[in-house]
Amino acid sequence: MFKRVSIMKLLLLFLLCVSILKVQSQPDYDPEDVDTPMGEEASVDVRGHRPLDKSRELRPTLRPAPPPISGGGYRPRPTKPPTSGKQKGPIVYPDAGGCKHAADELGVLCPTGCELQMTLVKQEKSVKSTVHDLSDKVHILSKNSGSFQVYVTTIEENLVKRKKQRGDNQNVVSEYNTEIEQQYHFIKESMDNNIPSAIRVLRSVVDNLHKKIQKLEAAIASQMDNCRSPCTVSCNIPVVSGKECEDIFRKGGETSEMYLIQPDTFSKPYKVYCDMSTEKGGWTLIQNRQDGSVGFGRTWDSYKRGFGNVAKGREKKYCNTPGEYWLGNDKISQLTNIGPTEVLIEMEDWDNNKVSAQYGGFTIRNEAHKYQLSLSNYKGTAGNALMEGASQLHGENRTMTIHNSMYFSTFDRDNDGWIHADPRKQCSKEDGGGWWYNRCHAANPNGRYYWGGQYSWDMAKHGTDDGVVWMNWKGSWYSLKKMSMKIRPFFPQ
Ligand SMILES: *[C@@H]1O[C@H](CO)[C@@H](O)[C@H](O)[C@H]1NC(C)=O
Ligand SMILES: [Ca+2]
Repeated sequence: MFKRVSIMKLLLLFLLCVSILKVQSQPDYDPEDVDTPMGEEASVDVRGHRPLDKSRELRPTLRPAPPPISGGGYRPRPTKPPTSGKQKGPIVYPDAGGCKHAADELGVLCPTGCELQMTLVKQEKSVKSTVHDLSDKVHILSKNSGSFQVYVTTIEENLVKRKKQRGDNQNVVSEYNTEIEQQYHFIKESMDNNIPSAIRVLRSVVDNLHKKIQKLEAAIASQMDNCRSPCTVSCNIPVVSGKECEDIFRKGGETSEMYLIQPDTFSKPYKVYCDMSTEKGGWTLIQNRQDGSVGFGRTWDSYKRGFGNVAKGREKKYCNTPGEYWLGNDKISQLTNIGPTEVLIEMEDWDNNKVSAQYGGFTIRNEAHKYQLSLSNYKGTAGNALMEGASQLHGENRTMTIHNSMYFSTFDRDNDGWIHADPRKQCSKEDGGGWWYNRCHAANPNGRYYWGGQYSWDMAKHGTDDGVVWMNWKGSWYSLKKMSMKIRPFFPQ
């Protein structure tokens, strides 16, 4: 009985934990869960490319791409007038209300009370039925113990009778008597000790559950209160807005946080995180990895629209911490086509060492051109993976890892430089994210997030280097802790 009870208790707790932990489901991961057998692969140390089987395959060709947009662009930043007595007046926040922010194509910001409430209500149902079940069992047990009582009383009476007969049938009965006496003691003992304690344990389990339900009910009630008046969002969006973050910076928005931008008057304003401190600020964050909280194995459509969490609030009521997200290919394309644009790619390993790669020219063509990438003017410390390929490789092996001029690929849209008859052999399927894959990559910023850095082929879903990789810095089998891409209109400094 004890065992049963504790097992049931454990099961219940487990169920509770599982349902609490199951917060969000990822709808569009790579559905291919079948592992490809490793045997057929040649033993290659560096898996940033696919070695060429010259007898059977087409040679990869580099596609011509127009160079990134260049020319005048922004004028240099005006020198600021001496700031004296910065009087800014009271700040009004236009977007405080609603469980989600106005433009929700970038996902939910901050956990919403409504979701939590729904989870709680679901849990409450399952716990309630279990408690009823348990209550029934306790009742049955109580009844059983009642009939035991009757049985014991009968035996007790019998015993008295036997004792009377003893005189007459002393010899015959004495053996029988002792046996009954022993049985009596045995039963009485279990009555007194075991059954009541089992009931006690069950009762305490039920009590515990009742307490838990009360807590849940209280939580639900408070959530209901929060949601009755539309949940207040924990982040305010600054009033200052602009075409993109450099524009906002020039208008006086000088703190790094979430802003609304509107690249042109025909498109809806949307939220984005602006980095206003790195390299003089003005950066629009288009990609960010930092904790693996968002899955990047997504569809073409998802990459087109963007996904993830733009920002979260940590202190006060501002969303001053970026989340993990991909801004969206349509938006990135539009932003980089306003004028000459530069991109800054920053990364950090698990020992907090940092390097970066900066490209003075960065243009993404539109969807009709498969979001073709063009880059120019590298400078930095991470290595020029995007234009020159992986520094560890040579000749053809290296050129097939160059990303510049590649089309964008996702697991459901193969535009990579790997021409193969087998539809499973696609870079994006094997390497975990959407990216400008060639055959396949020297850099894989949208790859799978591995905790701790070092990983190996047997940990990877398809045996390939699918981590958050920048080969030129850390090689194929090191997945970086942080990776981000930010863009800014190019202007002479
Ligand atoms: C390319 O890679 C293959 C397989 O690893 C290797 O056999 C070949 O020698 C490499 N070619 C060059 C030019 O490094
Ligand atoms: Ca292909």
